[in-house]
Formats: sequence, structure tokens, C-alpha cells
Amino acid sequence: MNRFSASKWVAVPALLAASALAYEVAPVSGGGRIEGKVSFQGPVPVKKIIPTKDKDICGGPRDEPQIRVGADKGVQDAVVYLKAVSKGKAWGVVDKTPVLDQERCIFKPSVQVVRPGKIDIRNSDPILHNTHGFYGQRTAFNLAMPDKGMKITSELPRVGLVRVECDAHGWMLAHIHVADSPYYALTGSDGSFSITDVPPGTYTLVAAQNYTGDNEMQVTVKGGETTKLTIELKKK
Ligand SMILES: [Cu+2]
Repeated sequence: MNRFSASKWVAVPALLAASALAYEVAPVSGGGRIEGKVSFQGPVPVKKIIPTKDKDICGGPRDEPQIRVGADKGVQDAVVYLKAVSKGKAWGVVDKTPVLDQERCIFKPSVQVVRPGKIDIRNSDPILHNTHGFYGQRTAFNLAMPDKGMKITSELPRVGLVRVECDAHGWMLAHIHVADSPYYALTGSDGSFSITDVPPGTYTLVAAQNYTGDNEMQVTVKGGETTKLTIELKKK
């Protein structure tokens, strides 16, 4: 028992340190800016949702778009980020803990980007949700939430993509991207994004969306200039 607790004590801070210390905040002088638009051409893929229980809360069968395509083919809620930036601007001020709510058996928001740390999981429904987050195959949190208004604060110490499911309602799905640096953006309803104060250099930029997967490209940022990008997501 003692050996198990001891190793646990060692392992957890090491994990936190690895994710939290990898990125170094340093003043950026003469940074550049990346702005652009993410789009998806072609027909919008649809998934059939057929609730099998709690239908008074969860609703009936419906078609849900697998990718949120708006005006001019712009993609909302794509996550755009620069890969493996080791040094740069400060993280934004966190004025409150990020939230993942469950309302009418839908995760809200369905996509978000957070920095490593706490997240509040909420249940706004008067039914049981069993909220289960995964880093790949590995469980990040697994929470039985039977009551309306319930809130549980969980911890996402590791960088990476967390897929959230509900073990009670198989169609519920959300994604939380735990960022390794503040060089990320979530696209707006027209697909637009911007990433500011980027130290000059060449980067791998990733545009991530659940249906299409990750689309990567090289981008070069020059000091004091804006690099404009048009990114067309293609299914991998
Ligand atoms: Cu549920």
C-alpha cells in the first residue's frame, strides 16, 4: 500500500510539470499575426441520432451535421493551433474555470480549447449523465452525475485531445483540446480565426475538426506582418 501511494505522489507532480513547464513565457517583440478562414466544400455529412431513453429530456430522432458549415462554406468550431511552440506570449488571463455543461443530453460547448488545469463539469438535466472523458483510450475522468444542477470540478493536467462521451447516452460527444501553448484559436461562425503575437519563424499549423481530422500546413510568420491563410479541410 505504502509503495503504491508513494509512487502515485511522485507520478502526479511529474505529469503536471511535464505539461505545464514545456512552454516558456517570454516577451515577444516584433511578433506577427496569422489570420484566415477555415472552410469545407461539398455536402455536409450528417449523423443520425436516435435517442433510446430519457426522450422527454433528450428529444427524438434527428440528423446532426458532423461539421458546422455556415455562410461561404466557413467552418465553425475548428481548432487552429501552432504545433510545438516552446516559447512566446503569455497565456490569456483566466477569469473563470472552463465549463462543460450537459443540457438536453447535449454537451455545451461541443468543442473548446483550454489550458492544462481545472474544468467544471455540470449537469443541467434532471436525469443521470455518466460523463466520461478520454485521452485516447485512457480515462481522464469518469463521473456519475445523477442530479440537475450538479457540478464536479475535474482536472485535465495533460496536453492533448480529450474526447467526452456519456455512458448513459451513446450519442453524446464533445471535444476538449488541452493546449500546450496559447497559440491557438477556435473558428467563429464564418470560419475565421486569428492568432496574434507570434514570434517570427516557420511553424506547423494544424486545423483540427472531429469529422475531417487534423489538416496540417507549414506557415511562415514575419515580424510585424500578417500572414493570411485559406484552409480547406479535407477528410483524412
Ligand atoms: Cu448523458
